[in-house]
Amino acid sequence: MKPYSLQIFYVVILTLAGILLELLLPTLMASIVDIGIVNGDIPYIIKIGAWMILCALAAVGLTVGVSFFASKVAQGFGRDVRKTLFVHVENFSLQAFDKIGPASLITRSTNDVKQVQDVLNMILRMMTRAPLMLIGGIILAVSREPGLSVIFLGALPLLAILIFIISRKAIPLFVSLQKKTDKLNLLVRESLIGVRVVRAFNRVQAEKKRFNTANEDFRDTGIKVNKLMASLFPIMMIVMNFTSIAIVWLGAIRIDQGHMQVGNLMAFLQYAMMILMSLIMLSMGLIMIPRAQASVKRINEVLSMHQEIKDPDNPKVVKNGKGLVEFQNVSFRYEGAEKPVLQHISFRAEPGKTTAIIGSTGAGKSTLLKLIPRLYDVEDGNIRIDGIDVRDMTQKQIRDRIGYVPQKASLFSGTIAENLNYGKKDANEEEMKEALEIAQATDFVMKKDEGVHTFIEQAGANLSGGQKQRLSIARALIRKPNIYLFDDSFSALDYKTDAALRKALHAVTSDATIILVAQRVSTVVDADQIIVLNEGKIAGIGTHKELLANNAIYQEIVSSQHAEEAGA
Ligand code: DGT
Ligand code: MG
Repeated sequence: MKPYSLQIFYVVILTLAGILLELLLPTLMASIVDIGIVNGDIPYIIKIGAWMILCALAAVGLTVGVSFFASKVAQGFGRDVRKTLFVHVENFSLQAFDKIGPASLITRSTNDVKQVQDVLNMILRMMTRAPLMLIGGIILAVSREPGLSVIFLGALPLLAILIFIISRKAIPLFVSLQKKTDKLNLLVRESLIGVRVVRAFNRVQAEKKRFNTANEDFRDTGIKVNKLMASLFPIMMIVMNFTSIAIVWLGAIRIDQGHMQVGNLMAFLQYAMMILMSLIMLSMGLIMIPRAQASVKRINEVLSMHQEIKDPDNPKVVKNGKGLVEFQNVSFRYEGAEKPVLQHISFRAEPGKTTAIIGSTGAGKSTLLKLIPRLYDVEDGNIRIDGIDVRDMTQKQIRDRIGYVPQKASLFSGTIAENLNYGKKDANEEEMKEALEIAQATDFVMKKDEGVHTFIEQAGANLSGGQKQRLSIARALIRKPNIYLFDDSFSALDYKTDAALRKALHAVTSDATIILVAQRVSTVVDADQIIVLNEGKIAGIGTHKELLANNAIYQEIVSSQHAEEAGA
């Protein structure tokens, strides 16, 4: 809030000025009645009346000013928090990302921030106004008629108790409402992403039911909260109206006895209403604050997730490194998992050579690749690039040298060229063409009318699996990195394209270190070394020939695939 101190100061000053004017009105009115009407002094009535109109108009102007500055502060604050959250989430470790989950992260950075922003706006407008009005009202009312003020001794505690009871019920409901919003978002997100699967498996009805349950649950809680909040107002009105009755009654008796003037009673009544109204405003605010607090807690949860993967204070710089990757006794486990995914992995992947990793599904191949660009940090052992531990380099430095093709090709909405620019910011058309050529993507890209300027929809929805994969390969190639990581990147390609791609790759990546994960033996036969990964452990390293001769697991993989091909 610090950047907005000046605006907040304006809000307070304008509110104060507005309230002073409003508090003046009943006093002016009292003098119209007690002096003007009682003496039949028409000019006096007109003069004071004009002052009253002036005061009221000025108060309106000031309130508009308050709203203006309060909105500026609240909206600006919301923007700042969203920005901070976004940057933080982009940076924090994937372990933390997995823990909160994307659905909740989305709610937190939109809905929760909005919640806080709205309440902030309300606090600025009402919560500065209500206490000032309460104090001013009490001072003026008591100084005017101490005798009548005893009524407040009854009304104020009663109101306070009622507010307390209602807010105790409402606050937990607000908290659960926020959780239910999360759940709703999760469901919508999941079924939208999986809409094809939902249809194909005839799960539309089931999804509908799942969504309806959550939706109705949300509605029920929402109704409960609204009922409570709706009951607040009439209850307050009853208290206020009975207070008025008491004031008029007692006041009438005092006027009768000659202790009090009519104008005074009218002014007192208005001050009393101001006092009670400000108390109601205060209570509404006090109920809204816990609601925002629930959101604040959820936002802070994200902001306090520390960045587990940090750049070192004194990063070491590699000079003229070729991209030698070494694993030394590396072990790793995902947060919360009982068993390590990788255990005691040691190998060297040299520049100019291809290291292939093969193994059954779930063996930990993708995990192994993710450790190299430091998407996750090792639990034990270390990974070195050109002799330097990856944790001793800046993340930028490591990642700048790596071309990573993830197992699930993820593209962004934008043109093909824009997607390739993820790999290299200032890549020119020539470089793009070259990368597409090697990735065997030229054919389908050039067939499109707009070539590299063809628009790709969100997550590459208008491309086939193989096309996405090729573009994601081209995106890695265009960087011309020292180290290539291909995670099962050739699986969606037919044998012929697979072979053509590897041949083209070979020509341009002759100096680079290539680490590729593959399912097909045909993809790995030419590799300089093949690592057989089995349940997170290395079951053998060697060339195709060596492994075929002496590695039981490799033999099994080969023979099962031969059988498959023969069958086909
Ligand atoms: P694939 O792609 O089916 O051939 O299998 P791999 O070898 O690439 O397996 P990988 O490394 O994705 O997963 C190895 C194990 O780790 C598997 O049991 C699932 C688990 N795992 C993978 N990703 C995560 C994750 O983000 N969080 C947790 N808790 N576990 C994960
Ligand atoms: Mg994998």
